[in-house]
Amino acid sequence: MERTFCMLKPGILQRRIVGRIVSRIEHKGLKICAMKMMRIPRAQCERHYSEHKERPFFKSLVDYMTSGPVVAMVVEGQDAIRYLRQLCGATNPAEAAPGTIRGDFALVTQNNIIHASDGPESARREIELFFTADEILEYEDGNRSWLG
Ligand code: FUP
Repeated sequence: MERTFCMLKPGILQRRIVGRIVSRIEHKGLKICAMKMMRIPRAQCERHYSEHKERPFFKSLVDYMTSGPVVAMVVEGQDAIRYLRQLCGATNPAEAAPGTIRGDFALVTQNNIIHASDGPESARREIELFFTADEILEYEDGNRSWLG
């Protein structure tokens, strides 16, 4: 079992599409272990995207990411990191295949509406940055034997 960090970015609440996106994650068979709505404090957002701090888009990315509430999640499942990245599609929505979340709901790279960790190390780091241990719930998953 693998855990990954997922975040629905600003705009998803205003556009009333939270349910439709969460539903894709559920339909895939991934398990949601933690979920909260929040506004990301600027310093936390800068840490989250620290790998991009020298890039020209860093300031506008942080401005956007702190401009409205987000939905942060911990998602669990076999190969959860890879599957969630597949559900999201390419970073640039112009390259994201139709049927992916970014392919279906986003037009421009900066507002590509969903974040998903890109590997085990970033998943660990990002989960820790957004959730305390007691916010991540352990519960019996009666569907697991049907999902593999
Ligand atoms: P991803 O792992 O798909 O979220 O992509 P990156 O880590 O490369 O980028 C993180 C975020 O930076 C993207 F979601 C959007 C933003 N970004 C830009 O605004 N412009 C760029 O050229 C690249 C990324």
